[in-house]
Amino acid sequence: MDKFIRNIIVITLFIGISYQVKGQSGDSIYFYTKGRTERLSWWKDAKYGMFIHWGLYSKLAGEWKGNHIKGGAEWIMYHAKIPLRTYSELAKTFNPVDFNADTWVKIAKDAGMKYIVITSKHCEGFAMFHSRTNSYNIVDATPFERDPLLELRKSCDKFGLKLGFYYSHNWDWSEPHAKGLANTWDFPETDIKEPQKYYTNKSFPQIKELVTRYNPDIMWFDVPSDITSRQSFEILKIVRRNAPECIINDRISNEHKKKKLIMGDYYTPEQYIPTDLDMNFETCMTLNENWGYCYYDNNWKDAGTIIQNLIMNVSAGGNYLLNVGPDAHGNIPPKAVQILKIAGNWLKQHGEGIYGTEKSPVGMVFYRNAYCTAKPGKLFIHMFDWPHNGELIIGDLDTKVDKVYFLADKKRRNLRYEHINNQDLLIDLGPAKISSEFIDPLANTITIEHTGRLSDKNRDIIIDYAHAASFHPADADTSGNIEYGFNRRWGKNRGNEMKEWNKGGTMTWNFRTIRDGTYKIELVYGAHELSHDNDIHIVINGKEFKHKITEHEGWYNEQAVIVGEVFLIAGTEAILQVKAGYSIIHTIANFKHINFIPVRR
Ligand code: FHN
Repeated sequence: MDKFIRNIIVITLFIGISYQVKGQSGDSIYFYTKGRTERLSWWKDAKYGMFIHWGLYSKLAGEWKGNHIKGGAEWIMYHAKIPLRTYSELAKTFNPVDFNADTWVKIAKDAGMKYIVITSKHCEGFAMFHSRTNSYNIVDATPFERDPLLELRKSCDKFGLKLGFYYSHNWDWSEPHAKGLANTWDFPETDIKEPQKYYTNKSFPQIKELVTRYNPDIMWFDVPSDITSRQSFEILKIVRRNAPECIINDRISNEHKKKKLIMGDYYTPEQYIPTDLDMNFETCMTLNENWGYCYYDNNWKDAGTIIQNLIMNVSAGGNYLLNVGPDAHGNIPPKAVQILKIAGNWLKQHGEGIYGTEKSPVGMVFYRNAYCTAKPGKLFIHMFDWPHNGELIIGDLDTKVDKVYFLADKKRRNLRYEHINNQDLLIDLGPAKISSEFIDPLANTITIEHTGRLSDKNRDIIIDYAHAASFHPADADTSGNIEYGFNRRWGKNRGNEMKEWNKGGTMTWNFRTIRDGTYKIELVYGAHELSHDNDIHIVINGKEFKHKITEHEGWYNEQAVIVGEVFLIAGTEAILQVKAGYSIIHTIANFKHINFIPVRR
């Protein structure tokens, strides 16, 4: 345990702040602030929140001097290196007269969102609340003269939503002593930087204002890059002492990078959905490509994508914080409102399978377009498409099934189901009449009522001739020269990516076949010039298929090639391996996944 943590424990015990310091099973001692489980209770049930990025940047809307500024509309001051004396002039004409807190809260409520997190101060340094610490704020520096955060607090209380504040505690482009990705065009790096002055004179007192005057339910800190553990701990004490019920995210400190929850109550993946996190998490995402309002960004996610992202997050045990960027008049973009409303209508029908549920107890529902959530005695299987022969199969269901029906069917008419063996369930979805009444284009949910507890055995991947199944690196055991990671680049190329794969680097999946079937084996990968002539080996129960890379449409331009067929016998435990042939290049291909496509029984 490092010296700082040891000292903190001593200080903490001395100050008498009642921290329970619980040892995790075998892990080093973490800080668990007293009451974390109780504090997170409403948040664990809520599942879905609205993120709002609103500031002076909303007035520029992604454009500066006639140029579209890339890299995030809320970053425009930084990317366009706008001098503070020029940028701060925006405040004089920032007057969002259309802003109505009730309207925003009703949009969130109608979308099925249970909480809102809004930027109280983003990296630009401008406070969107009436700060007595610093006059660079919406009440003192603009003709608007109203406090939107106070109005949102009252509206959230009125309509029963929780309210949290985003605060950039470490970066501040209006401050000479703030570090991190700093404003070096007004305050050159050669200047003496004393970060503690920024914390003492702005960050700490503003955080105290927020937690003592607005009663936030969440403090959502961001970009902790240069903050020290001691400074993070100071902020932790400010929040804990003044608002012990207030939830804090992991970006209060640099624990975010280590995926360890020490001072923060939950982990915050950004723009991607984790599949293997065993901790409280909330995935935050933009609805288009920008957090802040950007008038020319029309790359909106559709309602189906929103619902599928929500389902995947909840099935993995997390929450989904979806962002809107209101404009300088105080309006949430109409397109965003429309998308959220469609997704909200789906939740009105299917919310029982989302709110208050637990992560999937049956692992990944064996093919990748169905995800499971659970409540005591109930499993909810959310299907993104419709099984081609109308059969839904759930593997490893070692419990007594009492009833199966469409969640959207208020009459709860039973669907026909049978146990294929003592652990796998086959549900006949159609073409029964009731099925046609409930086919929803966004997603369809089957409820399985069961008695008894599902064993928490380590679930294999299972396949059946009823469905195509895909094998993903995230679910594989890897060995040799292989590293699979997440590509953090912005834009369409974000996503899972091979970082190294050569000289026999191997992915291995164990899986089980429920019923006999023949499958086409489809390899999906990206390749570039250097991939040419390299071999990928696929081995299924010892039978090898070799694929030579001849086409290379680009690292991110996935191609799908059928490399062969295989017959698999029911009930057999099988092994699939995908290996890189010998190659001198670092990564022979950007492997995405391998599909088993049923050919016939
Ligand atoms: O740089 C910020 C960005 O503007 C936005 O606020 C996101 C939201 O999570 N956080 C940072 C990027 O990780």
